[in-house]
Amino acid sequence: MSNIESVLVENRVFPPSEATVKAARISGMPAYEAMCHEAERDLEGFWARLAKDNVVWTKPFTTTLNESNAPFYKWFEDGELNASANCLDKHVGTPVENKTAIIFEADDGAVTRVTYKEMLARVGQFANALKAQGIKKGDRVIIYMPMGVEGVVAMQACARIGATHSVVFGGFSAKALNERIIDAGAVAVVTANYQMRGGKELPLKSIVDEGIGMGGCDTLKTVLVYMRTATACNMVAGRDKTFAEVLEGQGSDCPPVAVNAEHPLFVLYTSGSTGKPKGVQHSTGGYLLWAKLTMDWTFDIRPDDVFWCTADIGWITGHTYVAYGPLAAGATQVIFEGIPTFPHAGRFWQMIEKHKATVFYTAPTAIRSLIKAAETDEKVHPKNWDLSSLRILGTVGEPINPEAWMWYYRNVGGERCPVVDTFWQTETGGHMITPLPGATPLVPGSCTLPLPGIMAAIVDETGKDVPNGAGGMLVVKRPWPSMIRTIWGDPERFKKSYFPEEMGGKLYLAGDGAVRDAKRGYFRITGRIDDVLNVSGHRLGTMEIESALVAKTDLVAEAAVVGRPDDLTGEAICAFVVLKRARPSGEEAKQIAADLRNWVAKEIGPIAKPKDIRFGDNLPKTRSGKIMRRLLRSIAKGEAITQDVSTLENPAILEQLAQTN
Ligand code: 6R9
Repeated sequence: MSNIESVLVENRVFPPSEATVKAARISGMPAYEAMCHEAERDLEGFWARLAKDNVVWTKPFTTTLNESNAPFYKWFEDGELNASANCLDKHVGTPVENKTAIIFEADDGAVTRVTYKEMLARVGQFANALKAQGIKKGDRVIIYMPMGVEGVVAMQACARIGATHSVVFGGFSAKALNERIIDAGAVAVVTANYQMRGGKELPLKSIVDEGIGMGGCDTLKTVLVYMRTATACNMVAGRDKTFAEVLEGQGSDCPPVAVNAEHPLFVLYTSGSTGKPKGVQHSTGGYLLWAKLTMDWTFDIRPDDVFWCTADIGWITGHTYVAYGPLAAGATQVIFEGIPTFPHAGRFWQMIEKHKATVFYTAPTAIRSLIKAAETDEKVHPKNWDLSSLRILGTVGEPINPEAWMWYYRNVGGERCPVVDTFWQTETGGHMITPLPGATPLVPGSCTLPLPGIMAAIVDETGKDVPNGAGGMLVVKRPWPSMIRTIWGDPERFKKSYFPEEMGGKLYLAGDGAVRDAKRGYFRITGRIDDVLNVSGHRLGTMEIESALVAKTDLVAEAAVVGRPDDLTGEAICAFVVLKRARPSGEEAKQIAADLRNWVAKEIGPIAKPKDIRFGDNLPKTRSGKIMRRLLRSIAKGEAITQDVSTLENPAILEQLAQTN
């Protein structure tokens, strides 16, 4: 791999094959451009048309967009619908009815299938059980569940009766759970006794007990427990009931409750750059519309597809592309309970072969770790499995470095499958900037162009557009249906975080830096704005340096770069590096660090040379795979860790990285 190829100045372009273009729903760039123009000419007309064609309304809307109280935008505000009916009832009497909705593969490899008809019955029965507990429209229900059919059923059942769900990822701590129950004012928690991950039985219910035990959960009345395993758990009389108990005697017929388009379908907590997590509130109508449409556009979903999104329902990706989108699109989807490395790091590839997955959607961090595994152990390399069923690959969650992109494209997609690098956020509800598989020429490491109707742009601090080639802040200039409506209980924070006055109060600020290339106007996300470093007056994306480090493919498996204050240069670059060999120490570590500095100097320029390089066996990551850079920043500064580390997959790594000075 030459230097030119491996830095983020990408010259490789992969246009879709003629056959792919021909077969695609959005077929070729002119078709994409025509849709963009339609949206530019008449934004409301564009969205109104799509909302009528793609959503089943029990009461049709007459207003498309109400901007009178911006940035508290309202979409389809006098329309009524039910999200669950749009995912399930809609298919009754169509060929989808008897189709498999979910192929569930448990941690131990056992497979169960659920048809659309069965899903409808299960959701109806669970919805009736919720009602029997006194849960009603407008109530908030916390869902703290393992990956599986039951979690999706619980979400859909809440939607069915108009209760607002708030899913808390099963890796969050008791304290995090306690804060969310209180903030949401939840009346119920739906959980499981245990969850199975990597062959281990991990507790959930005892964490719920501990969380509630921390106090303040005055609104909470009921805890419903799915017995995932045979191991008993503590049950509090009067408050806790098993699924079996509450489902007993409940019929499967539960009429969906029509709600207003703006009714909060869910609140999902996400970390802000500082302070307490924000409860991102989403609507029903606009959200559902975009979940369905992006399935059609980005994944070009067809009746015979087997869609597999590896995200947990605890994250936004698991909401839009597990719990709602695939069902609204009438697709068959795989849901996986376990982890990619159990019982071996070829599990994903094995499952693609086994279930003949056609569309596979995962995170760059997973790809990078599986590259590392495949390079150390031939037996788990994707080449050992038949992946010929695949036709589209996707990534989400962080920028993907071109090296990982190429590996994914070659070794998983057989150079046949477009890789859609989808940029979006909890707040955006669904994809924002992404290639279309049958239209957009792909450039590794670039999420390419905004979807039709998404008015993404790059601006400076004053909100003024910057020219292509110049970096700036990613914004969205016009509202879109699936956007965040507010921060639950904190409208002021919503305004301040996303529609800052300094920029005119009307631009949605994503919080990411981005740059468009001069040639195509393609977007490249350079990372969170708070991750941009200023070294001696030069702006450097941490991602840029990481990408350069990872481009040393013979040596580096993964790298994370943070800034730390430096008297001389303003900020100094600190790199945390995982090698493809054992963690070095002493003289060897010094030598490798020197080599890497020179490598980065060659890849980007001497200014980008990391001042510190530390080696670890791993990086501190959340259980969803995001590198926790704020912890690395503390370590880089030599500070004690005072932050909440409850979402950390591997807390022991902190000590190791702190020691490696
Ligand atoms: C969907 C999701 C959002 C942040 C976002 C950005 C990063 C997501 C990306 C990407 C570059 C992509 N991000 N997708 N960066 N390329 N394709 O991940 O939501 O958990 O809220 O994270 O993730 O920094 O601002 P969320």
